[in-house]
Amino acid sequence: MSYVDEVLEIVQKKNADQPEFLQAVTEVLNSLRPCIDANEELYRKNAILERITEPDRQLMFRVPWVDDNGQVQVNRGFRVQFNNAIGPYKGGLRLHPSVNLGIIKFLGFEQIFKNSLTSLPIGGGKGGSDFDPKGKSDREIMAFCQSFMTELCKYIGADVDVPAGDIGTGAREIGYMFGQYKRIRGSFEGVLTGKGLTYGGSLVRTEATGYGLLYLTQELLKCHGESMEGKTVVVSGAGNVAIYAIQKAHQMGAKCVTCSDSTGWVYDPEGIDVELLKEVKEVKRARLTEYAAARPSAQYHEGRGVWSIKCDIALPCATQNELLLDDAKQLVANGCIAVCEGANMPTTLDATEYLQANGVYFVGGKAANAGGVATSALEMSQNSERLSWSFEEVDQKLQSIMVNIYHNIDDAAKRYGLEGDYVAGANIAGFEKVVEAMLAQGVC
Ligand code: NDP
Ligand code: 2IT
Repeated sequence: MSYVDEVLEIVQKKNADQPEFLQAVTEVLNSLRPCIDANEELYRKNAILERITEPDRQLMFRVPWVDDNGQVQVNRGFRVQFNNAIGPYKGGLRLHPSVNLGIIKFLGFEQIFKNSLTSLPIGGGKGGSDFDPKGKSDREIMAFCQSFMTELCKYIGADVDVPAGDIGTGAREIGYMFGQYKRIRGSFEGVLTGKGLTYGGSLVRTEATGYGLLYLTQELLKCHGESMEGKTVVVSGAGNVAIYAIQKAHQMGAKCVTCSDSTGWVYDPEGIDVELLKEVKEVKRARLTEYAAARPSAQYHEGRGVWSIKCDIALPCATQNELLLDDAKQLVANGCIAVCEGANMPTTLDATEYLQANGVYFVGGKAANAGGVATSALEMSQNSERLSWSFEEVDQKLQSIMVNIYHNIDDAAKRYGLEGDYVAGANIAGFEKVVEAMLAQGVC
């Protein structure tokens, strides 16, 4: 049996109850086959695949907090520190009722390769809680965040593990967590990224994932003789990634005609009004029905459906497994030329294969959404030198990081005779750097 198949079997046995983690590992290991086969003896002897699929440690803890009625509530907190071969653990904190250990492990595993691709010194980690921020008062959010950090602060630090935002965790939550870390540890340090600008945050971090997604998409199109100008784009999600992806796509001359949230979606043939969307989602924290109510050109639909709208480019920016095989078929039938993932693992394995087999340029999240964590690493650099860089400087660095990522994944795919397979290219390029560091550091 090949080394990849052997390890896949072990991972499946050990993690049978974690479908998202198994999905992520299966995608990565399968696409690494040519690279593993070329180094099989060395990697097998050093148990590289067994080590890279087993987190350094997995923390799970109780998060008790008091709601506005005086009732004590209990949530479960997680931090998975997956791999720190190339730098301190780095990755977001997801607050969503669906969160469980398997989901945090899938996200932490992806983060290893994504962070490696940024070319910056950051390892892979992820955390979060099954806490649902929806409908909570500001005081309840603060109570949860303080309790969460009271435990988490024992395991993180500016040179150890640096969490950030993800679904349900934005500037407000990072602020409350930073305050609690500082209070307990007595240390004002860059222990979190996505901080407010008055206390060590970086310009462009808010926009970075969405902007970075478009910088990469633009480079992909350019290298295939196309551009964003005049393209029709469908986007899912209506959160941090989706909003700034739409904004940058419009700045590049494209028109985004959809967005979605957890209850429904909007089709706006005139193009999504980003300022209105920001007001509804960032300020009022309301449903997309409010967007549609304020925008005569918009049609609101319950449920899911953005992939049914005819487009040139599709950008899934909400959550995992939101673009299924039937959606992929519809995109192909409608003439879509590119799918780039703003979210983590939004496309199922069969949908990805269908898109690739039908000539759609497909770039997975590890490469396409790396702009967020890359800018987090730039925030860490600014914190270390106790300086802050201008918007233009950070934005320029983000652009060149995303352009480099595209060329690195393209080159890695070509080196193994897989031209155009950007999924394999991203996994190989991300993996090679981490493995070199692991081998150099011995058995650990
Ligand atoms: P937000 O919480 O800001 O927004 C998430 C959006 O997706 C919301 O519109 C939300 O709907 C919708 N959504 C979430 N879960 C579901 C679900 N189960 N079904 C349908 N819709 C859902 O998160 P982000 O924009 O930060 O994150 C979006 C994706 O991007 C995630 O996969 C995340 O891991 C990934 N990502 C984020 C980065 C970042 O810097 N923030 C960096 C790289 C990747 P509603 O408004 O109803 O809550
Ligand atoms: O999935 C991701 O890359 C993020 N949520 C951002 C992580 C970070 O540390 O900025």
